[in-house]
Amino acid sequence: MIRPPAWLALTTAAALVTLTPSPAAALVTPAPSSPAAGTAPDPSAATASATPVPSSSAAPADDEGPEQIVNGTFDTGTAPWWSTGNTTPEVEDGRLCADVPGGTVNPWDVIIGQNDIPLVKDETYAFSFFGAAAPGRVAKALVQLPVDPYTQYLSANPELSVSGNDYTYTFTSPVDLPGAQVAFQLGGSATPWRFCVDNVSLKGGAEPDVYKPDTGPRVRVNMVGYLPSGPKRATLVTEKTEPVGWKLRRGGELVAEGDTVPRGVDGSSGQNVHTVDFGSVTAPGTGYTLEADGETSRPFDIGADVYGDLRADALKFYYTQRSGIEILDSLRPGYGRPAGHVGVAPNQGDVEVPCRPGVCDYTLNVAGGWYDAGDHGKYVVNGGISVHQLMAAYERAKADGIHEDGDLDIPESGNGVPDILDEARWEQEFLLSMQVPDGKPHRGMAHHKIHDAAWTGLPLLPHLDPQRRELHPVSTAATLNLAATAAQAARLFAPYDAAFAARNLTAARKAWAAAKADPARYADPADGVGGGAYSDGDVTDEFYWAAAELYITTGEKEFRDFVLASPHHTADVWRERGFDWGNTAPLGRLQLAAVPNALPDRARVRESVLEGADKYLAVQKAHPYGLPYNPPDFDWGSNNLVLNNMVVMAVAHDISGEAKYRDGVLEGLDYIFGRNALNQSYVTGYGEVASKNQHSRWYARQLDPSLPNPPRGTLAGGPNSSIQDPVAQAKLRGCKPQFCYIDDIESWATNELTINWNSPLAWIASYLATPAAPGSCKVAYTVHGQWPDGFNAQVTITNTGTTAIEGWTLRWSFLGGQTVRRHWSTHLSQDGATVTAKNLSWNKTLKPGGSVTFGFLGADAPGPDPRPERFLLNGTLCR
Ligand code: 9MR
Repeated sequence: MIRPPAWLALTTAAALVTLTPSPAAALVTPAPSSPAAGTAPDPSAATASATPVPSSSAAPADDEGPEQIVNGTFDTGTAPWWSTGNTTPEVEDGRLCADVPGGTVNPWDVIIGQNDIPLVKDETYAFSFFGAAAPGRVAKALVQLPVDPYTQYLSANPELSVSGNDYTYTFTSPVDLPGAQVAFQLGGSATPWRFCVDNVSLKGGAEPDVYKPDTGPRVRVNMVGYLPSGPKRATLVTEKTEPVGWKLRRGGELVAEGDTVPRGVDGSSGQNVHTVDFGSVTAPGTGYTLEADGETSRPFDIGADVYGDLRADALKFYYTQRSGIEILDSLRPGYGRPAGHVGVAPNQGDVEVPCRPGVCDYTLNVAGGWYDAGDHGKYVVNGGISVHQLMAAYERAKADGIHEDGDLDIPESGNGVPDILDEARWEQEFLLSMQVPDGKPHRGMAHHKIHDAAWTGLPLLPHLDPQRRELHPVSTAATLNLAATAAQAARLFAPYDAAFAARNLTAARKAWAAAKADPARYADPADGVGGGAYSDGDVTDEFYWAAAELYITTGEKEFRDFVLASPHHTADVWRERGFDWGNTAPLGRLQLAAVPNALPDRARVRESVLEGADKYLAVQKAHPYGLPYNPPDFDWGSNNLVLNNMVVMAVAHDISGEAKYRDGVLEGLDYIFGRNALNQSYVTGYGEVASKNQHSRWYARQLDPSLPNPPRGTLAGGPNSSIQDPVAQAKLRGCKPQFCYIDDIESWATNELTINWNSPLAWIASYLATPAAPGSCKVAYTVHGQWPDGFNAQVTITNTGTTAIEGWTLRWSFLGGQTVRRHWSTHLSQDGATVTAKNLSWNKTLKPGGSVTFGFLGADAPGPDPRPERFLLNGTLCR
């Protein structure tokens, strides 16, 4: 048996010293842990290092300043320390100890603190204490402004043990402040525990502790690996300016060698770098290493399946982000949790949500959907692009057989619908529920968002969130996101659930009309308390995207004319910074290019995607880390922008078949998986060193070891030059773009996870899972006759190769509702929108140069019936 320490046994015997809570304590609310939109970098932030070091090794500086803490040794009782009213500190064995009640929600719900501590601008302080917890747990130690906005000059998360440890942190004060606050925030635990602290000290004159990320070997590779047929490049960080030799080894054996190419100083990292090209090596294998300039890279593989699990992992992320449903541990071992926000206390639930005061007079049932990110908010604008990209990943490859029923281990697996569509529907149903009902003001528009009335702290599982939930005003942007995704859902769900498809189309038309009638109702950029603002002052791009989806689904003149007249239809929409939730014109353009439709200038639209991709290829070629994104400062969520630029390249590859575009996608992934200045992968579980502490209230292992890290396949937002959060500000001040990232759960500006960042990852991984190399075939699909509800089509397959094809299976997909009826010279079957044609015994041989023709009668559902464009013969692509 482990004996409790003496101080725990003494609890009841000890004399109780009750303190009057400081008035400031009652006021303590957090700095937002997910930020408001547009949050500017706080110019008053500190530079700090919060790495705990044993006090014994933290040698005091010569010019150590005076002690700033009054009675940090508790020799004279507990004054002037104060506490919140729910705990009663007492002196025990010369330490301050307190029973911390269970059942509180946020760290700041239980505090022991001291006020009136002067800080001098630019002075570096050492903050140290002894701390213990029974049972052990992570607490929060802060030096901060004692009033709103509670700017944190030091924020540390010491992992306290039963026997206790000494902790020392240093920080440099950015302000002159006569009365700062030292606070131990102890709340947020379901169960009670006991906290003890001693020797609390704050002294100036400390050595600034400069944060230096551990970047490992200077040879930077894609740690996950390289495809045998893809490009293979690496980056060497070195002082040298002349070429140096490199050696590629496997199991100690030399495989290839050559010289590096000096590339000068890279602006995105500030490093002098060279590149290595070992693309001539194609032999699959594990355990390759690359040596140059006396350094050896981390090991990597070359193999056709290095990304084999990525599609499923990136998509499985969404099930564990679901709101309104229990997450089954049997489906996601280690991630099971009760349903969040279904109206079970302490949740106030999303089943009957009122508006913010004065906004509306009704409640809506908006349960379900995905939580946006590490917070518990649900936002229509961001939900829109996320669910769109999942549906687009499916739509692109309907005939490829890579998205199947049962492939994501979700509750709906086995229902006959591809899992990716089931997952998308979970969100789409939520988006539909955000539409203002008939008979109410703004009917047909969508509420911009629903989230907590106030920010909550970390960790906090969804079902434990006690905050009031509120609907925020409607916006044109949200309404158009709904119109776009509902139009897309209408055609994709048509073969599986006609009623759901029809419901979506009705909602899309209604949303479109409502947005047209109220085209500039913008979300308030200041509406960022308790959730992000997601405001956008230009929604002409959302109009373009929605019109494009509505046109593809309906073929109607109104939407075609809108698309053709939109300035976004002909403008250069390919921003170097990439596209995202607030820049959606590229979504419209990509859809019009990729999904079959009868737009008169479609050839030009498709050509424009190649122009965009060429632009990103040029950026990538010039970048010594192979990044297809290189603005002078990196944006919030830069990794999703990098990936979205890769989406443009991938669609260009689909359109043209040109290998350079696919190579661009692959080289872009090298950056995501380790060929970068930090030498780390940004996807949890991928590569030897990978992000794992993404900002999240429920994958908060860094703050509570009983919770999990994010699931495998979770993308971190990535470097963000504006470093808005206190941890990034404390440690990354002055960072070159690639260095503006830290894998710390509190760094919400650089290290959050979100549904719209995993969606391009899932899209790209899906793209990689489909056949790339063109097969030796050509397909001609001709419609010979069309009547109101049917058509007559003929298909000719030609073998363009030099060997005979013995037995053939051809697959394609329809846009939505068409079905095949009678057929001849083949055996035809249909599953959803996908048709499979198989040879009969007499026409199974396709000689080189030979062809076979078959035909069928199809029934046409209402709406357009464009000719299919993607054909797979025996699993290879016919162009
Ligand atoms: O991803 C969003 C980014 O583009 C914005 O610049 C930023 C500030 O408005 O907000 C980001 O979105 C956050 C949202 O507001 C709240 N949930 C977490 C999101 C990711 O950090």
